[in-house]
Amino acid sequence: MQAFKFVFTALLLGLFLVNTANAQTAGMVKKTAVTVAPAVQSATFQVLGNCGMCKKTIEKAAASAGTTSAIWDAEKDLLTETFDPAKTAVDAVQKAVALSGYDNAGYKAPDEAYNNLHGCCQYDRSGAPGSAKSCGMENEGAGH
Ligand SMILES: [Cu+2]
Repeated sequence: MQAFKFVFTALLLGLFLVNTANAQTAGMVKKTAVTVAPAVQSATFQVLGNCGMCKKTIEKAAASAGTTSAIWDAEKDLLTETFDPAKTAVDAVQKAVALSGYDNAGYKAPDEAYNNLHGCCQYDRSGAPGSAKSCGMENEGAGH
């Protein structure tokens, strides 16, 4: 009985897989059955920073480098971006973010850019993530 059950399950599973495969190709034009790379890619990397003001600067820098969307998480010090690889690349975004004053996984910010940041935004450059601070003047989420 155990063996029969197994075979039966395997058969059901097989049917299910075949059906799924059919469902996936049914809507496609026959010639494009090859998997196409998605037009939009996403990436997450570390960007050090402190507060809501940093968030705006970082996200603006990322946008200026051509991202489709960019969201910086102050708690985790992580920037998540989506982008069209034909328009920009992770490297270009990291460079732009560094030039705006923020050390990140790809580049260290020039000292001059860092020194130009608001006093409150001059984050700990030791590299320790997760040191979110409040500057007492932020309203995160506003302006969206
Ligand atoms: Cu800040």
